[in-house]
Amino acid sequence: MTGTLSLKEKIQRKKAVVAVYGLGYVGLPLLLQTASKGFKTVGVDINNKKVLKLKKGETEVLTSQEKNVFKKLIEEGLVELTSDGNYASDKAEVHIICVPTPVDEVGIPDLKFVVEAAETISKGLREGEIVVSESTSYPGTVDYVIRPVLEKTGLKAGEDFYLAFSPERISPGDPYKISEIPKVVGGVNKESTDLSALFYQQILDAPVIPVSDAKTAEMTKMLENIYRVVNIALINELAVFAEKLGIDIWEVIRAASTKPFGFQSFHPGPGVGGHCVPVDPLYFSFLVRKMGKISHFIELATEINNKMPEHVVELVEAALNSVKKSVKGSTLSIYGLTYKKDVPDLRNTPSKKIIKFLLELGAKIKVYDPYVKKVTLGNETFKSEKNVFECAKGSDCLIFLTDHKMFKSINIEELIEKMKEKIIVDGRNIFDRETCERKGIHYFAIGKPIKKRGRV
Ligand code: SAJ
Repeated sequence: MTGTLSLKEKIQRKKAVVAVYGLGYVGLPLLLQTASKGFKTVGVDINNKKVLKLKKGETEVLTSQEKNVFKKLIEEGLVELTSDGNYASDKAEVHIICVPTPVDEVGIPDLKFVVEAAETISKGLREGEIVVSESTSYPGTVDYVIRPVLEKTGLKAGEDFYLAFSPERISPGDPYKISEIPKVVGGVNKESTDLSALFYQQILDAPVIPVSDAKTAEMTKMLENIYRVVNIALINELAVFAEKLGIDIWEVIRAASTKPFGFQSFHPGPGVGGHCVPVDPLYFSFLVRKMGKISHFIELATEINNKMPEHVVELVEAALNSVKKSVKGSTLSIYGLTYKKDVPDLRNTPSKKIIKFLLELGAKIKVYDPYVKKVTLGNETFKSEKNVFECAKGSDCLIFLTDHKMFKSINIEELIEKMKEKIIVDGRNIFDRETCERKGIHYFAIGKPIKKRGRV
């Protein structure tokens, strides 16, 4: 194969120009990592506003320290940012697709961004180059969606250019650096796997794990996130049962976690948000349905997780009823809008569903989230209150949906002084029942006994 050696050498000498298509939670950290290891990297995003902001170092995805490195790399010319994909595909030899793979409102995968990225790459694709997709999708996407688009150039994958899949494993808010996370990679043939693995070895400190082919790499990602969505659904279902059985599931999880093997703890919550865990498994269940089968675990887990927002509303109703009030006409204060603690991201956040349900029941809503200035539901926008106390003023019930670190250190006595009724509904085990009840607070929580309920 002509060009392999030169591209291989270029990668070894970090002389190969890299293009990253899609500058979100996945693409931006990858761009930063690639350039900080010495590769000239062109970052492409179709959203020109985002590109202009990035050129000024403005982004919520990077930490302030990472932003300083990012700005320096731009000044040194190692990072170039553009909304012109054709320019990037022409300039680069290693093309990494990091665009979103959403589903529509009925859970059908939407690969339009992946296809657009592949079409852009094909315009500048030359013999001996590498294309790797990191965009999560069902097994076969590389082989039957991306490959045909790229081969319209007349170049053959695995022979004239290299094609592989390598799942992204970014976990927003969790303390893992991209360079420390092992990387799985599988190509349409061994050469594609080896060359892509060589590239990742150059930019990462963690091990690179080659697998047999692209669909094995795609399936690896599916397993990782199906595993999460099913286990979160399991603990959500047990949490609801525990409430009725007068058992504190949080104590049960702590006790079960003492088992040094064969158990990984998951925790109940108001629902499963983010752009990955609730979405990626739907790609697999879609593929299974195309096979004329049903992936029962994924369908059931999705159903259970999607019911948790309604369960929170049931807890709020029970809490208000305990002081002979109803949701209608009550002022309810929502603490935490983002899908996950200490991450400024509202994508698929259960908080939005819960607010919608409470509005439909006639509640007046106040919101507070340290990471979010406002949240829009349909044609209504809720601005985040100035602070936790403002949000509690005149409230009948405080509802905690995201366990932001700062909520753990709230002075609860000061908070409840401002309230009309002293009720807390705790979706994330932020508070302790005994402490709350000693202060005269009616305390209801996901996964904790509903007081004064007889045996089931
Ligand atoms: N959640 C629970 N209970 C749990 C764990 C999570 O209710 O025990 C909820 C969270 O509050 C959140 C949602 O599930 O709303 C997803 O949380 P997450 O941390 O599992 O998901 P992401 O999207 O922030 O990050 C995940 C990665 N998370 C971890 O590995 C810990 C991983 O699944 C993927 O690498 C990444 O998404 C991805 O890109 O797929």
